[in-house]
Amino acid sequence: MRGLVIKSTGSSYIVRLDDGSDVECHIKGNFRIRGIRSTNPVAVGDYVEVSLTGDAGPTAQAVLQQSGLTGDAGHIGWITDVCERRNYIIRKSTNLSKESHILAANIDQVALLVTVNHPATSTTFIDRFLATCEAYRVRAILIFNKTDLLTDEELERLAELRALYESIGYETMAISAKNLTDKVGLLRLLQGRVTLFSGNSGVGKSTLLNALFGREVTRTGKISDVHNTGMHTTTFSEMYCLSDEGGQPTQGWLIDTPGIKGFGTIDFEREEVSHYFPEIFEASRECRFGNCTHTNEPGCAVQEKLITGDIAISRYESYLSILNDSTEGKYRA
Ligand SMILES: Nc1nc2c(ncn2[C@@H]2O[C@H](COP(=O)(O)OP(=O)(O)OP(=O)(O)O)[C@@H](O)[C@H]2O)c(=O)[nH]1
Ligand SMILES: [Mg+2]
Ligand SMILES: [Zn+2]
Repeated sequence: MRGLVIKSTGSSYIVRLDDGSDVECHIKGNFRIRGIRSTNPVAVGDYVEVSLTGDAGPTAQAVLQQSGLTGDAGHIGWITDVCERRNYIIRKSTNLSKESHILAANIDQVALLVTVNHPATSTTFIDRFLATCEAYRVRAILIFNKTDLLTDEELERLAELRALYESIGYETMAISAKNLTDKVGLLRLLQGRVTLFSGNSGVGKSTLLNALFGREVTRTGKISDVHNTGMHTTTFSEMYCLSDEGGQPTQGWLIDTPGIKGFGTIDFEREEVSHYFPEIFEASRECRFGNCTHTNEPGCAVQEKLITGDIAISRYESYLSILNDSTEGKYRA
């Protein structure tokens, strides 16, 4: 029978069957998804085929209970196949690592949570994430969180960043998950869609989810005073159904994921990297050479726009960082 993977611990999965019951599952054999080399063959958001093996033992019961899952969570089973994915978001743990990890499958949009401070999200991280969303054709929204904590100077920085990303075509918003004023507006954006929440540890993904649900569906952590970073509180990916929450007749799923540090993009060809930076791609039409890498070629329109300020240095630096990875990757291979 068919089901939706709503939680992944890496070794076991919780699958919601079409009849609404939850089953703890393991993977049968060592099947791999065609063409993708990743550390997790099955990801949250995947539709899978399940064969039930019997009643859940005490361990499986405990896992289900811990996850707050109710229903007829009395069964255990095997995942025997993964249905074809509509899309997915994948990253490498480090820029040059060979192992890639699928963050989630079959998603409608990514809500990338970023913070100007407490902790500070780097533009390289944002741009690498956005480039991956472009590559996999998943819409991305930038949510700047923790506005309540920012100094005037940091608020200015926030405004600059929002202006930058909006000028490229990304939707942005600024919120305080601790004191959510436009919950209805946010819910409207999430309604009827599967949304992957991602970002560095400590930016407030789980806090925002709880605020949207109006109760604690997922645990939140603290920010380390010493490092000004999160403590990696969320350790498993899990998706939560929005239906009928907060008095809204919404049908949608929110996926809470563990915070990530670096965002290694997966093997892009050198020539295609610029395709994933919309404003660089746009400018590149006017480059003298069709195969311009926008590094030091004569007649490069991207270089010109850098000088006039029409392309942001930070974006160009992110572009170069991915370009360098793909070059180094080639040398290694
Ligand atoms: N002041 C303030 N604190 C916030 C806000 N959002 C989150 N926090 C705090 O930031 C800390 C980390 O929040 P989490 O929701 O656990 O962060 P996370 O992104 O889920 O982190 P990981 O699970 O480690 O990836 C907690 O102490 C939250 O209370 C906000 O808008 N304002
Ligand atoms: Mg969390
Ligand atoms: Zn060029």
